[in-house]
Amino acid sequence: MSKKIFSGVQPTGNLHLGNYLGAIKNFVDLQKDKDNSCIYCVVDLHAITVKQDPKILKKNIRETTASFLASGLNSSKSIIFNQSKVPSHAEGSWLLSCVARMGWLNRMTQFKEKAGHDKEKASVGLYIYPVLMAADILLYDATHVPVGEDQKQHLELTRDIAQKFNTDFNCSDFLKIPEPLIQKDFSRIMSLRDGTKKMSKSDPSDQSRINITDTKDQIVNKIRKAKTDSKPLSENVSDLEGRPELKNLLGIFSSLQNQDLDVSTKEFAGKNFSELKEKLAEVLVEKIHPISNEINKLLKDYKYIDKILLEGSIKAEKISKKKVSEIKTKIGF
Ligand code: AQP
Repeated sequence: MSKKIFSGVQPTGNLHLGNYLGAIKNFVDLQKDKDNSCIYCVVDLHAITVKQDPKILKKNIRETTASFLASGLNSSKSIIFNQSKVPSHAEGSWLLSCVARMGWLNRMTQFKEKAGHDKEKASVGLYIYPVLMAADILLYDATHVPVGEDQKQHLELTRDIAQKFNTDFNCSDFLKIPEPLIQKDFSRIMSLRDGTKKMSKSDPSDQSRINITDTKDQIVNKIRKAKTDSKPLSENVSDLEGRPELKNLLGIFSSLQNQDLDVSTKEFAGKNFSELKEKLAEVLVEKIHPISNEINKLLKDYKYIDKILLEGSIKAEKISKKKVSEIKTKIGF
């Protein structure tokens, strides 16, 4: 069955291994299937839900685009653009925010995590971010959305909004109900310093993540220093429970090697962490370093990157403008 794919990444800093394995690697695999039509967005409107330095934001938009291209996305196969160039996203978001319910948004765990203890000081944008995400997806009639496990709840909200709109305006199947595409075993890459916390751009410790742009030495050092426990490596996947750091390192290894977690577990059964770390660092350097080289090459020609984004935004605007216009007709404008 042909799929309409939509997904996005925020230009909020260096992309890390979690973004790559949880999302971008999957984007590239989906692009390989000729039956799929894929749209990948640098979601810069989402980025400004927390304070951004204008100059750094501009640089990050180009860097995220370069990371897409360096990882294997191709603008002749997929639409690649940045959200702020396509006004339909903001317009669609407003229309859908009048359908979404406060109670639904109040349940979003990411808002609670990101707003922290002082919710009063969080931006209104951070609170309604999931509605903008729903507009991003629904304006393109996306059938499938590749995301990491952390975005599952937002995707459920997107489905609820679409269903409510279709019911309220008596137009069943008008907004398409999208399916999440979440990888089975490696959908949540964890911090290298704490296997119970998600690897994330906003973690103050750079040691907690492998950035796509890290040098070979940085990769090797970070893996060498990654937190472990004191037992020998497990014999079976079931023994990984309660050993989050081991599970994470084996998960990263398996994802990079495209092999099941139980195959990797067997490969290192009974060995020491140092052997796993050495092999993992080797594989990471082999897979990630070429991407970082390519990013650096692409960033030397920012006009090329801007051209890709402009061309992508023209294509995206054409599709999403039509859907916004249809939504407005349904509403009664
Ligand atoms: N640790 C992760 N494991 C697996 N997937 C992940 N993703 C993010 N972190 C992990 C997936 O990457 C895609 C793009 O994420 P994003 O940049 O739009 O937003 P995010 O989830 O907020 O990313 P970060 O790095 O965690 O940023 P901060 O620190 O600002 O919160 C999404 O599909 C996401 O699931």
